[in-house]
Amino acid sequence: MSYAEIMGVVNVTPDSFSDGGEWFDRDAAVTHGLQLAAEGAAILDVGGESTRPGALPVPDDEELRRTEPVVRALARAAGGGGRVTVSIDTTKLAVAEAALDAGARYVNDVTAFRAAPDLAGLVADRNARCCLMHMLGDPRTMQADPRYTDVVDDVKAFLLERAEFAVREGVKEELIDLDPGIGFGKTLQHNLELLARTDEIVALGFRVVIGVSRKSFIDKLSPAPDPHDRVPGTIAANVLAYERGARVFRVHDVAEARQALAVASATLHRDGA
Ligand code: HH2
Repeated sequence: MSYAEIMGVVNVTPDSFSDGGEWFDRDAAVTHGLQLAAEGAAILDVGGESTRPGALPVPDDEELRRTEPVVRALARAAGGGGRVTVSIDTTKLAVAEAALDAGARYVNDVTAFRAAPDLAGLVADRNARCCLMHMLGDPRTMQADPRYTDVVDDVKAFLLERAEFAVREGVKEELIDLDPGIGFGKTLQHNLELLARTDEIVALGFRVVIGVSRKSFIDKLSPAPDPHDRVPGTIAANVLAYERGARVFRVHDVAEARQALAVASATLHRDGA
């Protein structure tokens, strides 16, 4: 398959929007992460704080307690030989530092180093890869009437500014991924515009991450109140984003996404078996 990486979601939270509580138990989270790796995830994204609209912040020590042992176990079991990269989905310096100490090699920050600017220097020191995501406001307020001049141009300008900041702090350009932040301070039309024009974000010259998995915009287009029923919509959006040049796909349902992207890639690049 031509280059497409699947980032499997490992939420160690009681309140994530689509799988809150399912993997809150430490052993269950590790088993789930290993299952996602077996299904073809190249990156396992471990998170201890929900970012769903209206989510309440989690204190540093509690987020660290949730994530660090899971990162350590996954890095040991799946990370050997560079097969799988373990990622920490956090906005906090202390949580990221503990995760990097425990074997994580990727920091996924939905605030793009705005919540903790020192995170950039830490990522640089550890030579880790990172994802810088666009979000308007914060999870408590982001869905309250979001407005843009042109959503794609505004998101591009933001991501470029954050990438330049990261480079100034010492992060190597090739270790920076950018993400338009589907659902983070966006209406349905904003999300669709960003997906339809993903190629314009790709043109910035960085790897582009897309996170559409089970999100509520799918329910708005074709009713599926239970997030588990949004896998077909997730796949449709991922395939279209892949065709427009996105290369990293953050999903809960790894096997399904992998199959869809293998077919999309083989068709577009004639590189099937
Ligand atoms: N979406 C979520 C969380 N982290 N990170 C990136 N880079 N891109 C995304 O689109 C993204 C993300 C939200 O999904 P989930 O982790 O399933 O839910 P919750 O935040 O409620 O835990």
